[in-house]
Amino acid sequence: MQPFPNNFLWGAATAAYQVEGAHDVDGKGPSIWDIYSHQPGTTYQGTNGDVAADHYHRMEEDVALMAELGMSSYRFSIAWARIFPEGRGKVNAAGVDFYNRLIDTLLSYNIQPMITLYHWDLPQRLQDEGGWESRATAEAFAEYAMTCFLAFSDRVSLWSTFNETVVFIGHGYITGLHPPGVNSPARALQACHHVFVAHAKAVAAFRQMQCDGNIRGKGMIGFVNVLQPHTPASTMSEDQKATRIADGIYTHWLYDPVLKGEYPKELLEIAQLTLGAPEFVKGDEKLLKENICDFIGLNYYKREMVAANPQQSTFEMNTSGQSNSAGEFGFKDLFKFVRNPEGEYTDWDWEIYPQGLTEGIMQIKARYGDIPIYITENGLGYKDPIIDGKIIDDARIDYLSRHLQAIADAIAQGADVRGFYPWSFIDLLSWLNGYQKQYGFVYIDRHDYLKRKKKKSFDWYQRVIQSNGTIL
Ligand code: IFM
Repeated sequence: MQPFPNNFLWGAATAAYQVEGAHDVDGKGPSIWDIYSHQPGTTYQGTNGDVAADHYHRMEEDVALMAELGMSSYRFSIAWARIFPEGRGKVNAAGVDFYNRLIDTLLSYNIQPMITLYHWDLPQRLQDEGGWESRATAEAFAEYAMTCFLAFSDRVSLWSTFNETVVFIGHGYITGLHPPGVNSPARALQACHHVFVAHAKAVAAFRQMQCDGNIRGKGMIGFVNVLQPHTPASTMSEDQKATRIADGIYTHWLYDPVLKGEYPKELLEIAQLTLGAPEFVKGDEKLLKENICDFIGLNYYKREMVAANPQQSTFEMNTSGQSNSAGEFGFKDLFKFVRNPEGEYTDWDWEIYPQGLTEGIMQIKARYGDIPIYITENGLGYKDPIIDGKIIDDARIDYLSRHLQAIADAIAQGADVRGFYPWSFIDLLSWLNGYQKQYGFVYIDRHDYLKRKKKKSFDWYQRVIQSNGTIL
């Protein structure tokens, strides 16, 4: 049996703020990342996405490289502030035009676009009006989503609403390391709820437009989450329990609303009791219930080992200090992530554990049924060795090859995995880490006018695609 189906999509992924550059060109408005990264001390050596990979100006060259690589699909995100410089209201025609050209260029090479509507770059204007803590942002998102569906869905059939809620909400509202730099679990849960509301509204609009015939073709809409399986650090019952709590918070809280249309009941009760959040308005339950995803996108990089931790909360959901007695998810004895003494780790201390991808996919299938799955990100963040002018990224080849094998194992066990989008197509801005953390198949020489160079992994992935994954 061949490891991957014939129509399997061989892709790669990027995100607007990380590749496009041209941050203030052709009418684009500022996003929260444009503003935040310009504040001293927020990012590694003050790096920002003003230029990034300059993909906005070099799009044709980049897509030609994608075609040379043999990609059958490309996952990218739209910069909301390029379409609506102020978040809503007047559309910026030049922004729409850029994505029209990108989509048309991809299609001219038979590369199927997969669009993410939100990869963290909220228009600053909406942040000034309350950001995700304001319900009005969910309304604005629905308007933005509908505008994109109308403009592009005659040629685009794969859509996802959001990328990695756990990261932009977790860092935006709990650790405070991402914009808007807040430290409040209650505010995090409210903002997160509005993201789910925004998602459901966009899905409802997508389906309505399909019914009305405004969207041509079949079209599927989904959500992209971090897939982070948890393993107990020991066989002790405390660690097992801690692992169930971690699953509840990192997985069930973030997947259930978009795949089951409801929150995990027990956790929700505890959160509302201890933090007073999230608050719902009438109709929210129905909205979530009626608008679950067509597919789920999984971004897998690592698993976490979990141990009990009576003192400290990882997700900081118990900072109210109030006690509660609402069942086994009592936030008073939360958990901590611990290092696996036998583990293999990246330079950024992420455990390399390919088997976790198989395990995670199978956990998703067990909880949510036969939902179509795309692996929307997976890759090695690494400082690539340059030897005699060549980028010899053997470690990346090894990483991706083992993770592809893990996907093949999940498919053999019955999972409906339909595509693979390694992160990333090209080296790009790694948010707080600047440009030092490289992920791409294509290197960018930042000392030579952003010249593109193919890495060793480029040739390897090309062969993988040509063989439909039989050579890994
Ligand atoms: O760069 C990020 C991306 O934006 C979201 N997923 C993880 C990547 C690597 O850290």
